[in-house]
Amino acid sequence: MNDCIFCKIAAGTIPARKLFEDEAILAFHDATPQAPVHFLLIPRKHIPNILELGPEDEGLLERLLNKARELAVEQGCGEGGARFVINCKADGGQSVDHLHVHVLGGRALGWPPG
Ligand code: DGP
Repeated sequence: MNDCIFCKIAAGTIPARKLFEDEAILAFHDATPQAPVHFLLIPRKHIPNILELGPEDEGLLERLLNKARELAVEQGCGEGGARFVINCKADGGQSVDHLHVHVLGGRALGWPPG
């Protein structure tokens, strides 16, 4: 999608502090971190949100979550743990309409969300 900021990060036309990339997914630090560790994982393919995954995307969520888990450990969250979040549409607090997984850690996080 032309005006999607995460598509631009995936294409390399907007810079990001990348942690990982392969042919299908990308991980990079969040621009406005809410915890000492806060990074995002996205598919390269423009999928607006988790509700719009289709049968052709089988395996993609597993791939995102497995990499999220691996990177969380690499980023030092193995002992303390982390939060793995997918916001979806207005009620879910999604602000960028390109499917992404947040990983937050490095401090104790409150629950429930406001
Ligand atoms: P959400 O509210 O779930 O849609 O989260 C979107 C996140 O994306 C938010 O934590 C801030 C982050 N973000 C927005 N624009 C950029 C950007 O240009 N670069 C990076 N690295 N992160 C961004």
